[in-house]
Formats: sequence, structure tokens, C-alpha cells
Amino acid sequence: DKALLASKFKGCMVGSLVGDCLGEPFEHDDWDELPNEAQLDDYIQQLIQSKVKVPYKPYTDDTAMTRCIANSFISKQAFDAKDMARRFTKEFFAEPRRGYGGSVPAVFGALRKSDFEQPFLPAREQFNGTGSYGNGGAMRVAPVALFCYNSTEALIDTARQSARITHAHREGYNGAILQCLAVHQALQADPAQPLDGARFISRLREHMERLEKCDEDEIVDAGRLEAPFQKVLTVAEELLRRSPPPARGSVVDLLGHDVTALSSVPTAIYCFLRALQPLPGIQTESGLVRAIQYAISLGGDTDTIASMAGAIADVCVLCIVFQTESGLVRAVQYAISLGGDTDTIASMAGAIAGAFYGMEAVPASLLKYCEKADEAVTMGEQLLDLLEQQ
Ligand code: 8NA
Ligand code: MG
Ligand code: MG
Ligand code: MG
Repeated sequence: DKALLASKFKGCMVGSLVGDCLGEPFEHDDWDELPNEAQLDDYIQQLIQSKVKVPYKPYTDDTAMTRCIANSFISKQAFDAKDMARRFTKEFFAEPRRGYGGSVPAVFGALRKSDFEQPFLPAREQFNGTGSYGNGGAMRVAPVALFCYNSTEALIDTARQSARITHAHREGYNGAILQCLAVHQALQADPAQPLDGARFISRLREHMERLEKCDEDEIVDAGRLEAPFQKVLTVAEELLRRSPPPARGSVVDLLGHDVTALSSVPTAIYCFLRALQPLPGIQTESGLVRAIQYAISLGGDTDTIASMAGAIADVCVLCIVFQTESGLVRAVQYAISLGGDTDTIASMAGAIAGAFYGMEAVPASLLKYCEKADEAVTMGEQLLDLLEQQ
């Protein structure tokens, strides 16, 4: 279904942007203290209902680099490592204050100095030759899932290479592959059918079982866990089965929320899956339901009054009704509520959710708060055009 796929491509690009822009202001110095749930809920509701004065919220490194990847595909109609490295570097030196990770600027400097001759080499020299295991490869990978929609093998290879331009550590690029596979699975799933979260995770774990085996010849960092993504995904699946949902503190303790790929990509996937259903602390009630309930509470000719109130409310608050029930907003909000690296985890959760629900799940009112949202929509369209030309 072409219309659905178009909506999913746009939703993915926009979901990633929304998570980044809304998540960034919640990144605090003290990562032990989680955001106040009630304040966060109130804030998101105010944005959705357009009650906050608009200037947009600027995007950060996550989106800056996502845009570079999308534009590289759009311009080259192929994966071109040198072009991608050049775009990352140019973007960084044009706007270095987008909140990049602590060490990655050294890669851009070395890439520029060597004129992009060996686009994977500077990344291999990071951290005394172990490479970075930060989440910078994963945070920007969503366009790879769109560009490689027709081939899982090409997707895995391209995700790995796109990450290795800055992240040579196996956890850095395997985290990017995992996030890319999650977006891809979400693209392929029917949003009108219930999604089996445990199965979603176990399919990802099967991929990681293969991937964490076959790169044993690569840089191995003795201090890190064996098959780390398989382990964390097993924990995520166990957490997902718990009802009621575990406390946020336990989720953070068990899955993590920091700038490493290992402690953020499975967390983002968990956020998307947990937010498939309503969550405590996140408003889901609608103005429409409230209007009808109130009309009924007045007694008398309840069915007619309620029906008229409903019709008025329907027109007035249609957007809000839909918006507050958005699984995408819920995924982003839940990810932010876990604290830590809020922009990146919310952006990754938003990309997966957008790929699942499509553009309809993004409240139009939210878009005006996010920098260059129109361009995220256009990039989604352009990436779909490329797919059709293949
Ligand atoms: P990176 O490659 O510099 O990695 C980020 C951090 O991870 C490094 O600064 C190290 O602390 C740590 N790290 C990574 N690999 C190793 C290793 N092998 N040994 C020891 N420590 C290691 O950058 P990145 O692109 O991965 O970072 C992405 C994250 O940084 C995103 O969350 C992004 O939003 C950004 N970020 C910025 C701020 C900010 O306020 N500037 C805060 C949090 C995150
Ligand atoms: Mg960021
Ligand atoms: Mg509401
Ligand atoms: Mg971040």
C-alpha cells in the first residue's frame, strides 16, 4: 500500500526529529534524577494544544547527522562513504554547537585534514584504537532503514558502514544496526493490527545473535561484555512482559539511559514497545470523551445532549483527541521520562514509532515547535521516491 508506506517514511523522519527537539531540554546535569512525570505530561499536553508560544525548538547533533545521511542518499542514490563523511564534517564545522558527543569532533578534524581519503580510518583511532561505543552511529541511522527498505542484508551492511565513519567499536556499529533493524521491522508492521512486542524483540535478538558472532575478527575491547546486545534485549523482553509496567527507576537500572549504544538503543526499542498501550502518568483521555461524559452527567435528555456536545467537541477538539491518543507521542514522552540521554533515546524511539504508526500519529500542532519539520517530511518523501526508482 503506497499511501501507507509514504506515511510511514515521513513519520519515521519526523518522529526522529520530534524526539530530538522535545527531548533535548530535559537533559540535565544530574542523570540520577528522573524528570518529573506530571510536569513533563503537562508540558507535552500544552505543546499539543498549542498553548506554548512558538519559537521552534532547535534540533541537535542527532538530527544534524540524520539529515546528512538522508541527503547523501538523495544526492548519490547510493551509499557513498566519502560523501557521507564529507557531509558530517561540513555540517559539524558549520554548526559545531549542536551538542555533539565529547570525542567525535576529533574524527571530523582528522577526516578534513586527510581530505576524506580513508573515511573509516580516523574513527579507528578513537579511544586508543578501540573505537567509540557511543550512540552516535545509532542516533542518525533511521534513513538507512528507509533507503534499504527492500533488502535486510543491504540494510545491515549499510548501517554498519554509515556508523563506522565515526564509530569503529563493535558496540557502536552493532547498536546502529540494531536501531536500523528496529525501524525496518516497524515499517513492515501493519499499524492497524496489534503488535506482538515480545516477538518484535526476539526477532531483533536473532539478528544480533548472528551479528555478534560474525565480527569476532574486529577490534575487541576486553573490558566489555560478550554478546552484549543479546543480553540486554533479553532483559528488555522480560521487562516488557511485566504487568503493571516496572517503575522507571528499574527500567533505567536494567536497560540504562546513557550515551553508549548499549545503554540506549535497547532502551529506545523498549520505550516504543511499552508505549504501544496507554501508560500511567501519560494523559490519554480526550476532550471529546470529556465533553460527552460531562453532557451525560447533566442528566435529562442525555443521549441527545451528549450527542450534540460530542458533535461540537468533535469539530473543536478533533486534533487533540487524536493527538492525545498518539502512540508516537506516548513513546517519545515515555523515553524522555526515563531521563539521561533524553534527546537521543526519544529520537530513536520516535523514529521507530513513526515508522510503525505513520505521519498521522504526529500531532500537527507539535510540528511547528520542531526546527525544519517541513524538511523532515520532504526527506521522507524523497527517500520513498528513490525506492521506487530502484
Ligand atoms: P562520542 O564518540 O564522543 O561518544 C560519546 C561518549 O561516549 C564519549 O565522550 C565517551 O565518554 C564515551 N565513549 C565512547 N566510546 C568509548 C570508549 N571506547 N571508551 C571510553 N569511553 C567511550 O560521540 P557520539 O556521537 O557517540 O555521542 C552521541 C551522544 O552525544 C548523543 O547522545 C548526542 O546527543 C550527544 N550528547 C551530547 C550532550 C551534550 O550536552 N553536548 C550530552 C549527551 C549526549
Ligand atoms: Mg543530541
Ligand atoms: Mg488531554
Ligand atoms: Mg543525546
